[in-house]
Amino acid sequence: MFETLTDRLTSIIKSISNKGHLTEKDIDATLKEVRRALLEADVNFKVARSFVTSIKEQVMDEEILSNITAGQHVVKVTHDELIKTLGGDSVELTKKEKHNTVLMVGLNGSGKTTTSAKLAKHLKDSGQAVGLVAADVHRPAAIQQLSVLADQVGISLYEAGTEVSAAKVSIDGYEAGKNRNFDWTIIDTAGRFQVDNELMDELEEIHKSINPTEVLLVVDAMTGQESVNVAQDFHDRIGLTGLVLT
Ligand SMILES: Nc1nc2c(ncn2[C@@H]2O[C@H](COP(=O)(O)OP(=O)(O)OP(=O)(O)O)[C@@H](O)[C@H]2O)c(=O)[nH]1
Ligand SMILES: [Mg+2]
Repeated sequence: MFETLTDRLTSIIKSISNKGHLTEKDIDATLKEVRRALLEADVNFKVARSFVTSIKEQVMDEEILSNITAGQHVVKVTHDELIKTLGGDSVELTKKEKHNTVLMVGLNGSGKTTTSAKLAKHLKDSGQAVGLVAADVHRPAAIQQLSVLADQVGISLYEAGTEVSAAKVSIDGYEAGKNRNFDWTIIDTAGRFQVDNELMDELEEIHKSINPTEVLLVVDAMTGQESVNVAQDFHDRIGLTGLVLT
């Protein structure tokens, strides 16, 4: 999705980059194209609107437009605005002094298990002690999947099969991690729809029993606008601290 948007924006911007002496009409035509590219990439219409409005405000200056490098100026403003919109700063995970937990939640197949292993590797590579917990007790294959991934990245896995509750595996896994002095315990949970009350209750129970440092919602980036509703519903039930787009 990002590649398509990048290609579209690049070609729109290219057509203006070498121009000087721009008119308001040129700017409007270009920004209309930019807005369309954003909307077609499923960017929220409010975000698309404020994006182009902000660019226009910054370039609609007679001195700028009459300059022979006007096109390049528009390119720079668009570039800066993109960075601002997408978030220029990287944010680290919140970390308590000891025994942190990350609860991975989300819809079915959004990438929770894969991201759990990736995150574990990332934290391990930065010199921290990490453990994984298999709290998807609804599918035996889910535990097996996490076990294979944990082996691949050299992380120890706590699992207790599928006969125990997800909350019990989570708390036992957390305690096991604490005993081994892990900085991080990452808990992989089962996929669930936010309208599935039984599974959402289970998630609340897990949340209550471990009071996680971070609760990350894993979302398939192709979900588009609907991910906002998903995030809102999960947030209302358990309180999210972050979002991972896969
Ligand atoms: N292209 C791509 N595929 C991914 C990414 N993350 C996960 N996948 C794939 O998406 C599929 C589902 O990933 P899982 O990690 O099993 O997703 P999950 O949320 O744990 O799924 P459930 O436990 O069944 O709810 C797998 O085939 C992964 O290889 C990603 O960032 N990019
Ligand atoms: Mg999974």
